[in-house]
Amino acid sequence: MNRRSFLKSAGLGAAAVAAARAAAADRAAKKPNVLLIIADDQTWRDNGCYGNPDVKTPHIDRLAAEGMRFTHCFTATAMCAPTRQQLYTGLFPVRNGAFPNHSKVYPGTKSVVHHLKALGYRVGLVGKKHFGPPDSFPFETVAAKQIRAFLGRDPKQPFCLVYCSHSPHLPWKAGDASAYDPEKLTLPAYLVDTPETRAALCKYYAEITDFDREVGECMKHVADAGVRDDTLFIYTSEQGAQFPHGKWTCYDVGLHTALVIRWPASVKAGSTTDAMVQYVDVVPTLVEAAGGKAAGIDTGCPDAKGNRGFDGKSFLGVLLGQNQAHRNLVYGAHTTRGIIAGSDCYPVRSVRSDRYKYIRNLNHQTAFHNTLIAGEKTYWPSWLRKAKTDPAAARLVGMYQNRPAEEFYDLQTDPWELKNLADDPAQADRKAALSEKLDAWMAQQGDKGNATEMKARERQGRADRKPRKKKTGARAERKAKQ
Ligand SMILES: [Ca+2]
Repeated sequence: MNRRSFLKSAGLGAAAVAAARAAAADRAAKKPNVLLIIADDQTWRDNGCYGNPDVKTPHIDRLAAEGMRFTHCFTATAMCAPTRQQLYTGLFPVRNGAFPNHSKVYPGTKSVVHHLKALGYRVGLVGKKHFGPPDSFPFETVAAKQIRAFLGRDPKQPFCLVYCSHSPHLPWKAGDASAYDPEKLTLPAYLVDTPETRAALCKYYAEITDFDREVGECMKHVADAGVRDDTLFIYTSEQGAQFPHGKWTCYDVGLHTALVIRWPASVKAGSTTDAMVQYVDVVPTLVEAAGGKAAGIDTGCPDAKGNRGFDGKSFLGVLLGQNQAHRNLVYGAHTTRGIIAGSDCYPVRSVRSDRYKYIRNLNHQTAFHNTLIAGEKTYWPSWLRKAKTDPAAARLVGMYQNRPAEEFYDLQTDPWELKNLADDPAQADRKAALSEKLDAWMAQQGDKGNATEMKARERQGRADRKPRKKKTGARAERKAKQ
């Protein structure tokens, strides 16, 4: 390259950098609004735009057509309180303290409320909370009928509104189940096909369609407020539904989550990304979209090495079409102790690349149980009946309750994680490499495995009480929905 062409290319490079800086400055000056709508216990693929052939979700599908759909987003925990608190803090569950269900983060931990308020936002929340202590999540409480007023309150101030639905969490009472024909449903391979399972799916799908109506209402509020173009409208499915292999596991049905982001001013409509992202990456992304610097933020909760920054990192570059990839690995941690009808100690940890998944069951000798398989009123007894004569059903029932110390799956050939390759010599190197990464992550989190699991009741604030009597049936369902 001669001097002249070098100068020319350097000039072009400088111009590109200047343009990128100007765009960033423009974004910072014009802070986007945020409306984040969160389902409750919706399996990631159970909507039209993620490929479920049966469930009707016209509004979510329209949102995907108008925004970017993430094919590889994950929560680190398949239950309500830890999922929400990692989403709001940008910190993984063991580190922030909210690793069992119905638990709270360590005092002093900051959340999206602090980080966006510091950038000039008003930050409100509608619906389900499942977090604490209040100082860590000082959201303005907004009622459903106040949404439009909250959005339009001060046009000069950007807003962040988190809308937390109670659907489609059990007991699946909302929506019209008769709109679904149980005979015509297509069942995924991790479910045992019985009339009871099909009836449960009809009720669950009906509640998803009812949740989709809420998505449509939120989309209309944003349009009516005249802020559609400058609002990051985010829909996410939270964690997997209350079926085996879903909620309360580290399988993909539990941890994988739908994520669609519409931001007409900056995100290409109808786009899809395969970049791997986690819930802990969302707050850093919002901070950077608002013109802040995620790297400099003190989360109020150090990791085991004394680092006080986020566990997550911004994927704004993915949203803007500048990056195709984000994370190499995503992590999972499940705490069974303290859930309704749960085993006394059954910690599960996982690490996943874009293709392979390694799971460690740290106290696998004991049987795994939870409210799903304790109740008489669920479809579970129909699975047990079928398992007596049907080997495939017996295998699904058995693998849910009794698991080996290690599991390893090739998600490309086995997306439902039904064929464990942990003892396959051909996978030994890959398994060892992921195992090492999992050890490093646990060390950074201060995660001691079984010993951490035994602190679950302390984190739930009920260490000095006797373990509660196991609840099953309708009472447990009502309790779990709170
Ligand atoms: Ca949930």
